[in-house]
Amino acid sequence: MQVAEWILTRLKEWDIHRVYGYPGDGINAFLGAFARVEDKDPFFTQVRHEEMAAFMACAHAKFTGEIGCCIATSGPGAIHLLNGLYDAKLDHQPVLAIVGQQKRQSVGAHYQQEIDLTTLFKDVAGFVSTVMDEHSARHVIDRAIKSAYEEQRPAVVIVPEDVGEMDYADPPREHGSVFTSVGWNRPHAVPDETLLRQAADILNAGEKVAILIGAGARNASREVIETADVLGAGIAKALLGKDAVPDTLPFVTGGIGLLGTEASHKMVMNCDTLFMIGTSFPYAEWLPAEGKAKCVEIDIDGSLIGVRYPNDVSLVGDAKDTLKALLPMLEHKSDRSWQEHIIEERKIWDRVLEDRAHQKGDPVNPELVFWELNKRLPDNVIITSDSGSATNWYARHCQLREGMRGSLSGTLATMVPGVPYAISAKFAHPDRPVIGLTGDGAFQMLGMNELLTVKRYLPQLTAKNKTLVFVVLANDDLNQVSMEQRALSGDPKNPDTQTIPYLPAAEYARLLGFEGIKVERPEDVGPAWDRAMAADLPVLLEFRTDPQIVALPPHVKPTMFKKVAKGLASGDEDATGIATKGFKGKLSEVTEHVKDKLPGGSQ
Ligand SMILES: Cc1ncc(C[n+]2csc(CCOP(=O)(O)OP(=O)(O)O)c2C)c(N)n1
Ligand SMILES: [Mg+2]
Repeated sequence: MQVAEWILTRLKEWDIHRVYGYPGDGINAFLGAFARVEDKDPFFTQVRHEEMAAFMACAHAKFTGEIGCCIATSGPGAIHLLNGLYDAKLDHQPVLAIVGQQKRQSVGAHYQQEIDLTTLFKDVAGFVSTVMDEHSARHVIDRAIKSAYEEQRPAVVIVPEDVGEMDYADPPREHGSVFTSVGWNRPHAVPDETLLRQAADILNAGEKVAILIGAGARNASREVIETADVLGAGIAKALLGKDAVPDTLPFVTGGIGLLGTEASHKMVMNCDTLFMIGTSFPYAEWLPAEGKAKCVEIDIDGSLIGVRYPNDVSLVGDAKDTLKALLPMLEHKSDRSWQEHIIEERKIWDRVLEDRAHQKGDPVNPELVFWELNKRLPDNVIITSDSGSATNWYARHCQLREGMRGSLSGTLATMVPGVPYAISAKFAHPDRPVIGLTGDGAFQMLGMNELLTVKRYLPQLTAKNKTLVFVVLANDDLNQVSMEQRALSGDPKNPDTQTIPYLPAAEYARLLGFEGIKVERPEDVGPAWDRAMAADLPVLLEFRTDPQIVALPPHVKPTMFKKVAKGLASGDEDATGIATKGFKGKLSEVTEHVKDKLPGGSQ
């Protein structure tokens, strides 16, 4: 058996059954081996671009908790993987990338497609190593996978072309050989009792406790909810922690920061005690001013604890284990007024969302698209979002119920993963409905190509559940950046950089044999979603959305306001529209707050 085939059988022993990739002669030995392995397991899943293979491997890890795997040829193929691998690195996902290399005899010869792969991958991956000969495949593969799991980061295995084709042999029983095995498991991790006691004292003394969670809290959903109940707290969620606790709970205030909710903002800014669990939410300006709140934080990674808000107690540990140990030390707060206030703010926010979704758009208000989606989210859905204006609407309008999953490129915030994440989610969970949300820019960048992958694997993808829906927000604009230009730089939108060509996305989907629905009128938004959810083929919903309806932050700082005003006043083509629509959007916050206080006010 050749080394390449042996490696594939080893992957199977590690429970890796799918490898996303793209061929090239640098991995010839693997291409042959994929045909020979028993039951085609692991299965080579052909994508359209190596970057997509890496995104899909990352998404596999996100949606299963298992390592994701991708393969690419030497040189250009390896380089293409990088963005997806960085996405995995920054969101702490275990991914194994196997890459080809020139024959050993030519490495260093400035040979065609020869790249210094070790140096190339050294920043993105923890473990990077080359399989030197037929004896070293075993330990390189085993250590790569163990390292990826342990460090929650990509690991890269480089296989020179000639080594992949050698006959595999276990290491000889001699000095200098090692004999590795399959297997890794996560240990329990709990801080010591003295620290837990200090943390409990702070949390018990707090009168207004705000909990902020991230992806690190996902395995501790029940414990986080119990903690909030005991402490009479509310729960705000950083984006990657969106699916860690359901939005159906009244004291869950939703997202935080620019794309967060007013309810979260008020809770976090007015709390006297902040309890952060498994989050590295980056924007310190959306956290209380230093010294304003006491702070307890749990994070499994000691290098990332206390790096956003100065902590009083740092609990390095697993969120579930640590909360389980902490909960018996927490005292049930008898005064529930703080939590009741949070619940009220959340109710008001839900009404603001509804108001904003029903403002007139030209032609379609993007918030309406997401508001109508939210009403129809099927049980167990997996939602993926791209980076762009869709991120805001996904963050705010998609209120996830128990069992639902959602993810995106949280930390790298790269464009493109919306589509490949959705495909990967469907491969990993073919029994679940999947919805991928993306902008027209990201769809044109690479997303649209990957629909060919859907076409190719359609029977596998939709055998157990038919629902696979892609949404394109067709606003002819790189809208998120157009807004950032205004808000952060005080510049008007520059059409030369921001306006993008129109792509008839629904028509394109129909060309591939899918259902493509173009929606240009607000009254068609809900029915289009109904059709998509009932369809028995993949659906692409192309919404012609209004680029002038922008995501208003829960709190507009005076500096930001000044910059936007300056940008709009400098000849911005969307000035009047943005100003009126933005004003109306902000106004709904005010009106929803006073409604209850007026005679006959709504609830
Ligand atoms: C690879 C990459 N390039 C550029 C950016 C900067 N960027 C962030 S959002 C965005 C606009 C996305 O446009 P589109 O996909 O059309 O979504 P929209 O905001 O218009 O809804 C850009 C250019 C990025 N995040 N990633
Ligand atoms: Mg766009």
